[in-house]
Amino acid sequence: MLSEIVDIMSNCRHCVVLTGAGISAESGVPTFRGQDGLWGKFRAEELATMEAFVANPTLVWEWYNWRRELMGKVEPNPGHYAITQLEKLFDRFTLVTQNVDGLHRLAGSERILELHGSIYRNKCASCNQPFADDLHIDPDSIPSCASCGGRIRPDVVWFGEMLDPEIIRTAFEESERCDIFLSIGTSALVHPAASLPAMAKRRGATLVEINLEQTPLSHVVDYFVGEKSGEFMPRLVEQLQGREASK
Ligand code: BJW
Ligand code: ZN
Repeated sequence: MLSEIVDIMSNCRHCVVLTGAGISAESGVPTFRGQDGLWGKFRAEELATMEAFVANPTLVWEWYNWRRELMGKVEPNPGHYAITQLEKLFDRFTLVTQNVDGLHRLAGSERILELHGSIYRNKCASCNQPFADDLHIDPDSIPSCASCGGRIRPDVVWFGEMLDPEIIRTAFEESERCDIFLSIGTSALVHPAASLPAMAKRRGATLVEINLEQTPLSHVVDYFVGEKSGEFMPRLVEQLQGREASK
C-alpha cells in the first residue's frame, strides 16, 4: 500500500494535511477521546465550553495550567518532523491542525492553519482582546481585561464557538483545490474540521487516512493506514524524497 500511495503522491502538486491529537500522542500528549484520552478523566462539557468557564473558571484554569505544563515539556516526534519535509515536496502545501500544542511550529512547519487556537495564548472572555501570554494564570485570582474588565481565558476554540472565519475559510479553500489530502491522527468527529477530508474527496482529491483506529471517515477514504503516524510518515516521506531525487 505504501508504494501505491507514493505513486499517487509523486504525481500530485497540491497537498493538504489535517492533523489531530493522535500526531502528538507519540510525544506524550494525551489524546481527547479513547481510554487514555483527556475526556476519559474530564468530561468535555465540564471544561471546554464557555458555560463551564462561567460556572467554574478556577477548575477550567487548573486544567489548562496542567496541560500547558505538560505540553511545555514535550517535543515534536518523527511524525511532526516528517510533515515539515513533506511541505518541501509540493508546489502548494497547507497543514491544517486541530491541535493547540504548538508542536508543528516547533518542528519547523511553516504554512500552518491552527483551527482551534493555541494553548499558549490568552484572551478576554468578553471582548476577545489578546492578553499578555502569561503562562501562569493563578486559578484563584484570574486576571481581568484592561479594556472591559472581563475574565481572561485561554485563546482556544471551545464547543459551540465559531472558529476564526479567515482560518476556516482558507482551510476549506485549500481542501477544495488540493489533489492529495492526508488525515492524520484525528477521530474525525469534531466539526467543521471533520468536514474537510470529505470535501476534498468530493472535489476529486485522493484521500489517505493514518490512524490507529477506524473513524467515521474510514469508509470514505481511498487508503486507510492503520499505523502510528510517527512510524508511517517518515517512511512515506523517505520514499517520496527518493522519487523526487530520481526525477
Ligand atoms: C493515532 C495515534 C498515533 C492516537 N498515530 N493515530 C456538524 C455536525 C455535528 C456537530 C457539529 C457540526 N458543526 C458543529 C458542531 C458542533 C461541534 C461538534 O463538532 N460536535 C461534535 C462532537 C458532534 N463543533 C463545534 O462546536 C465547533 N464550533 C462550530 O462549529 O462553530 C459553529 C457553531 C457555533 C454554535 C453552534 C453550532 C455551530 C468548535 C469545535 C471546537 C473543538 N474544541 C476542542 C478543544 C480545543 C481546546 C483545547 O484543546 O483545550 O478541540 S474539543 C477537542 O476535539 C479539541 C480537538 O482539536 C478536537 C478534535 O479531536 P481530535 O484531534 O480528533 O482528537 P481525538 O482524541 O478525538 O482523536 C485522536 C485520534 O488519534 C484517535 O482516532 C486515535 O485513534 C488516533 N491516534 N494515537 C495515529 N500514534
Ligand atoms: Zn475585554
